[in-house]
Amino acid sequence: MASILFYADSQHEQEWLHTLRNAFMHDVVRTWTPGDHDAADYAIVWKPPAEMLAGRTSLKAIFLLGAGADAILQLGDALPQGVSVVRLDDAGMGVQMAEYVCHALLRYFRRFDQYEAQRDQGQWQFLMPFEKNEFTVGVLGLGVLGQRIVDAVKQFDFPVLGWSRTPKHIDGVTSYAGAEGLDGFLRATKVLVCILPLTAETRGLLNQDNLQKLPQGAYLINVARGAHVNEDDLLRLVQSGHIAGATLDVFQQEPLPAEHPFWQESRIQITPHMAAMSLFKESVAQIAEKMQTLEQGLPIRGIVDASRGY
Ligand code: OXD
Repeated sequence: MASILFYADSQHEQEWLHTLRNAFMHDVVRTWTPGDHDAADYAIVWKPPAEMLAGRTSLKAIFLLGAGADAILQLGDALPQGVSVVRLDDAGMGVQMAEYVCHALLRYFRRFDQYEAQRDQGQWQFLMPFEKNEFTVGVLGLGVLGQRIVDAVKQFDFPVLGWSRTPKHIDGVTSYAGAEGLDGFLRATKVLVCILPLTAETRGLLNQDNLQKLPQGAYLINVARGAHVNEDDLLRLVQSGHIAGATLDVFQQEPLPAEHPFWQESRIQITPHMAAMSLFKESVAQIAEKMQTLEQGLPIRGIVDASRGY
């Protein structure tokens, strides 16, 4: 019988707890509360406070209820030394990301944004379709979720480019890698999809300098973290017309404050960090399977490398 410590800074805390208790019926799952220093075998968390994990070096692993490790890595030295942090690997998020990106991409490519505006004006007006072979889709970040997006976009015959920290070979994708590959990637990308992990290297990457390397009329879809984008720079480039528009699911501050200028800019589509949610059953089943694998002394996927930042 394992003892599992749970904490989720999430509006779905109760659903997570319920799903965990169903999946780990033969174990003890307890919600961490301040002052609880009792031993546990595993922790399952989302955005835990430093106090929960500090000094817990006897944990066998810390499982995240999401794909991004940026929040937990911010705990720095408060993370127990030598304890693996394990992120979710897809677990149903990949297909949601692909749906979101394809929706935003097709909305722009098929000019639905303009047809919606025309409809509001009572206007019946045919618009010439864009050329698909000029509509290069550049996916920034080729991890599990990035590759799922690439697969989906390829189905619509868009030319696809990919950028990753280290070189990757993906069939049908023109690949760029590393700092030296970024320039060429951006200059050749018409629709930029950001699905990068947030690290010291990627924070603020989409600033004026880099965004203006995109060709005139480019479009941005950000499903990663708000901190990848310099929001003032993006707004300026949209208002100048260099960037035609953006679909953003993530922001520097969430919820996006009511006075944020993005709300007033109709070329910027806003969604409330919903591109892909961690699915309760799929995520918990994946964690249970990985726990079992660890108990057998076998390797698992998704271990976070703190030195890399994801
Ligand atoms: C995640 C998220 O990282 O939901 O999984 O943002």
